[in-house]
Amino acid sequence: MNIAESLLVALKEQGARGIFGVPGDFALPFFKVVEESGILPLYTLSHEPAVGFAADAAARATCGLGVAAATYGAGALNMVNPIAAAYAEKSPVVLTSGAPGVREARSRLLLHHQAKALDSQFRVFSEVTCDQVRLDDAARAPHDIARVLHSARTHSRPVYIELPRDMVWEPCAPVVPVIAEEPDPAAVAACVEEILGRLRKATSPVLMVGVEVRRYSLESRVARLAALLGLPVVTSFMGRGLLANTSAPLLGTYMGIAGAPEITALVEGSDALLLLGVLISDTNFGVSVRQIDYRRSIHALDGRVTLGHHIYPNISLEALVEGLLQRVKDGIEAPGPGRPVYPRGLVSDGCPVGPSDIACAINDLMAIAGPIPIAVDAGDCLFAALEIEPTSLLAPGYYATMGFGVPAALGIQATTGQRPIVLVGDGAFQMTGWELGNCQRYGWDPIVIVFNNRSWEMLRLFQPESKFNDLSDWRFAEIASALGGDGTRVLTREALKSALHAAMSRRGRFQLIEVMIPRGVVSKTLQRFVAGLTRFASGGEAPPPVL
Ligand code: TPW
Ligand code: MG
Repeated sequence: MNIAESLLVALKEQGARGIFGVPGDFALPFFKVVEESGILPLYTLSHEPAVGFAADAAARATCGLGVAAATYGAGALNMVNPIAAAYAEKSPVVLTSGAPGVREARSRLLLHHQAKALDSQFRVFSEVTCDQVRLDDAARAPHDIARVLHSARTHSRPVYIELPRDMVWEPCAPVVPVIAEEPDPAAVAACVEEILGRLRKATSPVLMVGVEVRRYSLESRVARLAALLGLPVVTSFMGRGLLANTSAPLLGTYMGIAGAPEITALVEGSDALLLLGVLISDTNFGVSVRQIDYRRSIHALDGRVTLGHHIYPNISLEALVEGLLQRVKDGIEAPGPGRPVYPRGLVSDGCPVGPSDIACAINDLMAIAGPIPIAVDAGDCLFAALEIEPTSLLAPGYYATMGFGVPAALGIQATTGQRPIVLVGDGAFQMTGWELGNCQRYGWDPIVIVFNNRSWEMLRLFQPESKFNDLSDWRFAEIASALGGDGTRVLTREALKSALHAAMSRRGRFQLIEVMIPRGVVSKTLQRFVAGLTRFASGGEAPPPVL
């Protein structure tokens, strides 16, 4: 094998199911090996930000590695934002970049695509990846590849691999995977005892699950743990969609002031809040970070467990969950609380559509068709998504980058074969919507719902006086057929319902439903968020950041 083949085989063995990319001259040799070896399928898209988002979504959807491939400089540097998003939201994306050959790098000339120094790109990505390597030594390459892929898996964060173009065909030994180090069983046992002791003494224990539970494929085990412990379960905002396909006693999603008041009261009133894999961020915690008593919470994140002032530094989430399960497996399954009710039964009439109507229509659809994976962008559609029954949901819920939704759907369909629904605002669609033109080559047929309010509406909520939030009417439905899909513009609830049914029955081409939403009409969840903010503002609190 050559270096590129060794890398591809290792990626496949570590759970990658495809490579997303845009080539360039420094990356052409690598792309050639990808195509000709057939080790992993290659999906080329139009612009690198979409490549990064698709690879991120592939990692999230498959609980494996996502792979993004770019050329040096002009290509890879376009991916700083998606890789930063993957870093922030703990998605294990492997970014491979072509680079000037080892021999040409020795010339003193400036090379095209070189930003500053030859290693500037390496240093840029060092900031937003958890491990990096430049494969300029064929003897060391197997060991280096094993190390970075292991880092990506254990930290569940992106890594950067730079492959100089003249190294691609260098002969190379196969990659031997790194064996994960097991945490100290005595430490796990002590931690488990301390947690169970706290939960037993508590009067209102609550379990909150976050993204790490999915990243480390622990959903069914955590669901079982919750049932055995009889703990009510909520998800964090980022963790929305987790445990959706399990029988866990799931109450809903905690969103602080923006969320359902019963859930907010339950979480904030808990005297033993067990946070499994939850990123503590302002969006996850809907501006009420201060309302949670961290001295009484138990927090497992980033391979560490923190209970008040105690820290167990080396306990992976997997080891903790396994330890807890072992200890309580003979317990009695307590009946969980009933699941909450989500809006259903959209009235089929001539009224204009609001964002919450779209959530309701999707609930109606899933009641007939079963759960459908959903990819969401930043904007009010993200808040509306919280009104949809729990189902597999991929969203930039914390880092909140626009442009994620459409490429994420491509990543889901390419690597899982499932047909997703996309929820995206008109502003975000302007960023990456064109990528739908790539569906025809691969037979992807996502259903894309554009929330077209001709506006950066979320921003308007925070600064109503600014005219720059007015966008013009782009008539997105009309571009669908030119891109190889079908489009309809929808003005009423009746039309929305029939457009969704028609889209479900048409297979093989992407379906674009452009829903016209009057400016100023936002989802119920966003309304609550804004109302909560106003209350906060009158109490003199600092406003939260805008998504
Ligand atoms: C890559 C900042 C957050 S929300 C928003 C902007 C510009 C407006 C979104 O408009 P859209 O949705 O998509 O029409 P809606 O419901 O508000 O009308 N650049 C990036 N990411 C973010 N988050 C911003 C800017 C922003
Ligand atoms: Mg908009």
